[in-house]
Amino acid sequence: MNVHSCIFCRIIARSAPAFLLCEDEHSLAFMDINPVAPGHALIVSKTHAETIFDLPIPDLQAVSATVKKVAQAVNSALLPDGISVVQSNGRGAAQSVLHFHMHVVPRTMDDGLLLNWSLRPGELSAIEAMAERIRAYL
Ligand code: DGP
Repeated sequence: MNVHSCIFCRIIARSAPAFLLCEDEHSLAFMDINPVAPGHALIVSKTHAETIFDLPIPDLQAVSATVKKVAQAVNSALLPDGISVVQSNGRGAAQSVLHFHMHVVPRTMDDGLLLNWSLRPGELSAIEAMAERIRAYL
């Protein structure tokens, strides 16, 4: 993947158009061209990395700081009922552009977006076992 084949790299290089919002040294924010809700924005790393697994921590920190800035701006501009911050890695998570990015999605109570799930109590022993498995990698 290079600047010619990756659409987000091309937007970063200003060789493809986008409705830009803001940027810093390591991140760029612009509007999503397929918004799931009005005001849907994307924040991308300027470094080309496909997923969170490949992205250096300083780049992730820069993207996160820009996410907060954009989310605050979206909140002030649109006064939504809420905002979802979404980030997908890999085909199984329905990642369609293989360049690290985070979505800022303004939400309304009745938007019906399938980002939510109903709360059901988990089995504590199963949760604990999962914690143990994950901790082994931290
Ligand atoms: P995901 O499916 O999580 O990888 O999200 C990729 C998003 O990128 C999707 O919501 C649509 C958006 N997108 C794809 N191509 C372009 C583009 O050329 N310009 C802009 N602004 N957004 C794009």
